[in-house]
Amino acid sequence: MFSSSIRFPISIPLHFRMKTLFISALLSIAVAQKVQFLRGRAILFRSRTGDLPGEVVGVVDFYQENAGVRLNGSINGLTAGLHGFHVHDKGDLSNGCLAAGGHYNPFNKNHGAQNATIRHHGDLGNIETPNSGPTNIQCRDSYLTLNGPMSIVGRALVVHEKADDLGLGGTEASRTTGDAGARWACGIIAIMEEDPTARDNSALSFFSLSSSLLIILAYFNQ
Ligand SMILES: [Cu+2]
Ligand SMILES: [Zn+2]
Repeated sequence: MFSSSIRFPISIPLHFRMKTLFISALLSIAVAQKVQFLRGRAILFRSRTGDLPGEVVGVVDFYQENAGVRLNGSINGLTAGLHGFHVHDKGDLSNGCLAAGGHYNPFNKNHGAQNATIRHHGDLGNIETPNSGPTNIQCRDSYLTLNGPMSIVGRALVVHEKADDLGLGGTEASRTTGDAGARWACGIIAIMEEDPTARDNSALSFFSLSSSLLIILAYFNQ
């Protein structure tokens, strides 16, 4: 359709305008839901063969940093020495922590040390228990993140009975699990704190997106 009067040359049909409004509303919602997690926590429970885990044995906090995650925690009741320490695939603590599946391994790599070039995402090496007192956990890991598609939130943190041999044992068990033996304790990595400024920015982008859309619509509608 052509109009003889000089107006803006594009006429947008109503159904298209409605569609645009609908799509941008959906986009705004998607933007508004993009939160950033700053801190997670796993409460560790002592495993029980074939069952859900029992008493609380420790707590580990996960702090999101620019390049990775800082871990800080404490565990009671472990024997002195080294114990394998991993993020496992699933947040399921049943069946003696076995339901948590294998080490979190999104790129299908072999098992390795925390500082190795080939490792599972969830490979955190060993924690060391002193001859007396609790096991203190203080470390950083550049692979771990609380955010995005590779987030460890909702997965399981597992402590093993034996030492992780860091994939150097030369056996199949070593290449897949570090041969760290039974799962001594496990806990689900949960959300503790999100970034309030990320939320504010989302609200801001929602308003700017909506208002610019309204201005465009008003312009085409005149
Ligand atoms: Cu493990
Ligand atoms: Zn592993």
